[in-house]
Amino acid sequence: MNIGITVFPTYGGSGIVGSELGRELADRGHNVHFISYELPTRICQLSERMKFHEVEMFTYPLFEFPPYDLALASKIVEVAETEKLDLMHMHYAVPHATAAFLAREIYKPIRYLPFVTTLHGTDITLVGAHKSFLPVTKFSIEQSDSVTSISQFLAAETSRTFGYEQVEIIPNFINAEVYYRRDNRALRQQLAPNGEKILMHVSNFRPVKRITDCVRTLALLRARCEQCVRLVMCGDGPEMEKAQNLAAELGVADDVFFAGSVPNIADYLSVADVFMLPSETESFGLAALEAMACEVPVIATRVGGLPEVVREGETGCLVPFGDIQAMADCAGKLFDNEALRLEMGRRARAIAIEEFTTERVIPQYIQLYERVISEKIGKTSRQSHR
Ligand code: GMT
Repeated sequence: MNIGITVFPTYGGSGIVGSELGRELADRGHNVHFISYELPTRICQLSERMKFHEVEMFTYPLFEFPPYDLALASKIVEVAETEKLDLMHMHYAVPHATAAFLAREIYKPIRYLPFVTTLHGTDITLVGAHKSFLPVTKFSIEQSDSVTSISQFLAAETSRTFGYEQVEIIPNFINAEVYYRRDNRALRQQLAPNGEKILMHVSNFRPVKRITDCVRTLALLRARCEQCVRLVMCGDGPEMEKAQNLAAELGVADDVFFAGSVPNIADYLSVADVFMLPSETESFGLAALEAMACEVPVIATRVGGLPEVVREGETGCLVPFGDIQAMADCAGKLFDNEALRLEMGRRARAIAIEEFTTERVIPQYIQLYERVISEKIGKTSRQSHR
């Protein structure tokens, strides 16, 4: 198939999922066309089967807010024609599903270009539900040829907020050959030179991630023992300074290492003892799944779709949102009991493989595309571009 994929290229888990899906599809012999304003961050190399089409923005003095969605729709129409696209897959509903709808309508006299919309999180819970977008988001979801969400939680939220029930759940995935625990003594030595345990967090440091709760948890752990744990924060984003200031205020600045946006996250996860995701809301928590695949037990808040990923007492702990004491108690228990920590890590990887591996999830997308194409275009009139 010839599949067009649109993601937000620079920021957030939906861009990672859409990019990695594209790579997996190309590996399985499909032609993938990324259509966006920038090359998605996780795509380092393009190929015959994986191309990038840049949405160029035309600026004009009248446009205080240049209409990206219109430029995106125009680009989709152009690529549909030049690359004979069979289907568009839009990640994050706002404004991508709307642009795909426009493109489909514009291109209809020539050919029907179906589109699948995958809902990721705040496109439903926050942005899409905001009154300035709600009618358009609802319309664009209803107009999608198929809608998927990455968790049961998000499907339920879509029903609650938009009254839309036909969401198919296809969970996020990991490639177990990329995400696995490797021996990396040099990095461990660098991050924890005195044999400290490593508590790790990975995110884009937005307020919703509550990264200051990681720092507060570290401070509670430090009260139990000096120099026995280091907090490693991977990523970058708006809350960084706040977390740095809090670490200084609580007297733990020397035990926190801000690693920045590291290119190979599996290398870092491989030296972590415990992973923390104290989010206020999280429709899936891809970072938790990546940690689990690297055999790291996860402490997460019992919010959104996180309980669909992290198993209480089996692969980590689920704690109430904002309950720093519960986070520190769980981390302390795992640091003290190596056998338990290792067993939870093994179990975490086993569940990641049993339920979320690419071998299991990518075929679900492929079957969905085939079904949509055959239902919407029809086998007889369908142009095959394989
Ligand atoms: O919804 C967001 O806040 C952004 C979104 C994104 O595009 O990065 O993140 C969501 O999608 C990820 C990939 O599917 C999920 O792992 C995250 O849990 C989800 N974030 C939230 O729900 C806050």
